[in-house]
Amino acid sequence: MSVLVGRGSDPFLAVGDTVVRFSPKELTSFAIETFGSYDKLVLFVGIGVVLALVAAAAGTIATRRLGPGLTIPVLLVLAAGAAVLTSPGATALKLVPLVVGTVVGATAFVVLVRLARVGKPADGSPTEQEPRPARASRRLFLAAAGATAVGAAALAGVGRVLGGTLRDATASRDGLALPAATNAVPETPTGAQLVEGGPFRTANADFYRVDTALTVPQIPAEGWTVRVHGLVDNTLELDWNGLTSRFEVVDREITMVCVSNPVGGELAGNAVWRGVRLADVLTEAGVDPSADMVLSTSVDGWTASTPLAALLDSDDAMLAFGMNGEPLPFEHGFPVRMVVPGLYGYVSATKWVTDLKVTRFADDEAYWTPRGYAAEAPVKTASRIEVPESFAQLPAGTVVVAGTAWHPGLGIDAVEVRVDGGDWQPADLGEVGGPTTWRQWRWEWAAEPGQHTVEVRATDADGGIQTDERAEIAPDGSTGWHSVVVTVAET
Ligand SMILES: Nc1nc2c(c(=O)[nH]1)N[C@H]1C(S)=C(S)[C@@H](COP(=O)(O)O)O[C@H]1N2
Ligand SMILES: [Mo]
Repeated sequence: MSVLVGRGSDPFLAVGDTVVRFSPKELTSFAIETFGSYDKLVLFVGIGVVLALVAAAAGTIATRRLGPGLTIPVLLVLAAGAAVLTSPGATALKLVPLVVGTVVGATAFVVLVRLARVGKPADGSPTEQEPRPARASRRLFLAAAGATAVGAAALAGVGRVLGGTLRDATASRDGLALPAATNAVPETPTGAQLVEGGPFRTANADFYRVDTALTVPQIPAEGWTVRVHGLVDNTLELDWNGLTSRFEVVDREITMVCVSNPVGGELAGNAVWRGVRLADVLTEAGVDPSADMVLSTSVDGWTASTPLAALLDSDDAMLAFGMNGEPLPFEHGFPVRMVVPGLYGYVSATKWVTDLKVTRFADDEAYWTPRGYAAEAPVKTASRIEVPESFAQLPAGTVVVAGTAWHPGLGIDAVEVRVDGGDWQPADLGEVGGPTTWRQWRWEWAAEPGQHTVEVRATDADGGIQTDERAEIAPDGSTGWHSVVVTVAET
């Protein structure tokens, strides 16, 4: 049903969206950290379980008294309707799937309740029923209930498949020829790779994913446009051809980091992005000197606030359409997203971007700002130990301690390791092509028997040493040294 009416009309998704939109930030960050990429699955299963329990309760009450039994479903439908109508881009038409679903569901509900009542005493009257018809009607009820469940599941399945086909941008992505870049980022130098198993460049399939989108937007490149407006001399409306032919296409290797990354965490990835410089696009539009921010909006209404200076003064900040030599994967923003080195993703990396408003921090606010996160958020210096893992049992002798460090604005100049609070020891650093990527490090430890704590800290290219002070993720990113505890065996 939602297939015909379009995005934002699926009541199930609208409820999910609303749960996400109105969840306290502690809950959404908890879900992202705890369930990672499965946070949405957990949300949907949660909604499904609640619905099933409520339906069972309503059915039980309704077999005795239809009126009170119907109150709960009616309240649920009203809540779902409110969720649909408060979703971004809501129109009355988007209520159609919910209304049709309600009529079909209500009919099935009433029929089932009638069937369940056969063989049950009417209110107050003593039972006169024979046991035989009661058993027959129970069988009939179970059959009808089963048929309803199967029918509902089949309808939902057909809807999903149809929706997938009608809204699918796979053909567009498969047929897309990435424009060539004017520069080439060299293959990963062997000297960049110091951690066994931890790739310097992250494969697209392994790249972390964080967003509030419950269904991945499907926008064919041919139907995509981005509007550049606000405090500019000329409003620009760029389509795929305009974007890729009017501006120089460049490749940049950039490490992206999520503000929700805990100390030692894995919500960071490094890729070669292909796109056009945001500085070129904004210069073409002509930016008013009173502006200090770009509010970028995705097709599903999510927004990010990026300091204008971080875009205008950057040779790397881009509107990207390529990721490691391929068109962007759908989950990573196809057809076009923003990528800005040195700023956390929530203030810079808008996927499925369709709107760039040049504005002021004083006048506009992004999605996460009223939810307890800072309006501006540069990536903080971080380093992590990837080998050995915490609680590893190791043989005595030479142990390789290695990992990754980043400050993808300035770059990393030094990494140091210490054991059991002893002196800091300099680690070897991997080669990097520039300051916009993370950097691997490696240190050989003459490990002696016993239990040990190994800690790491990094120094950025300005000489700033990573702080050991622990900070929570909200409002602008965690800090603190990563450590692992290992046991070295007696020889
Ligand atoms: N449209 C949209 N873009 C978004 C987000 C989002 O919720 N919606 N999340 C941002 C956040 S918090 C991060 S860390 C990066 C993650 O990008 P990735 O999923 O490609 O790794 O995307 C950013 N872009
Ligand atoms: Mo993020």
